Amino acid sequence: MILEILKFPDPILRVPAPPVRAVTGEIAELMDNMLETMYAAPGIGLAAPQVGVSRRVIVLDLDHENRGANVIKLANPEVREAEGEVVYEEGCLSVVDFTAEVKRAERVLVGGYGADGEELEIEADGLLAVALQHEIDHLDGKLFIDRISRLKRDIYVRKLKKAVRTGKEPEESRGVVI
Ligand code: K2U
Ligand code: ZN
Repeated sequence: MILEILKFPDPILRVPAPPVRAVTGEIAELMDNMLETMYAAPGIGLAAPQVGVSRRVIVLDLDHENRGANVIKLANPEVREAEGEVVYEEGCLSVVDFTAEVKRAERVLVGGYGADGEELEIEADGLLAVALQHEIDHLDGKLFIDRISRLKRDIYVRKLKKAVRTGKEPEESRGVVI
């Protein structure tokens, strides 16, 4: 089922999500709905708070050519090791019409639980490392715009406010105090 992706400045995006106690069938179904929603966006990652579910669950699939071949479903993901530094031009399905260069760790070791409750450990670098850190940030209520200069963020917020005033923004962001 395709779910609605919440957009900045929706306050739900800022709520740190509680851990999953057990990977139940309901969580497994959420993961599948998140993947379907992600493919439709399209995106290469999605975190549960982005679809209004405050739970520590993320899904990723970087390989859209053969969709489903390299799917990552993770409950309670945590970065266990991080090293190096990389800058990547990031966007976000919840932050419309804005991209910015974000500095993150070049390589990460991420632990968590899969859709069957099995323990997983993923070593990643490149785009997957960036995407994992981007999604795990969502679970802590953090957006990539929190990792750029205040000046750049203010420019985006002003642009968004202007768009809301002139009624160019979609309905959901009108009338929301930023
Ligand atoms: O979490 C999200 O909003 C989906 C993000 C994930 C992401 C952002 C930046 C860098 C890597 C992953 C994206 O909107 S997915 C769209 C996308 C596609 C290809 C490359 C980068 C981002
Ligand atoms: Zn995002």
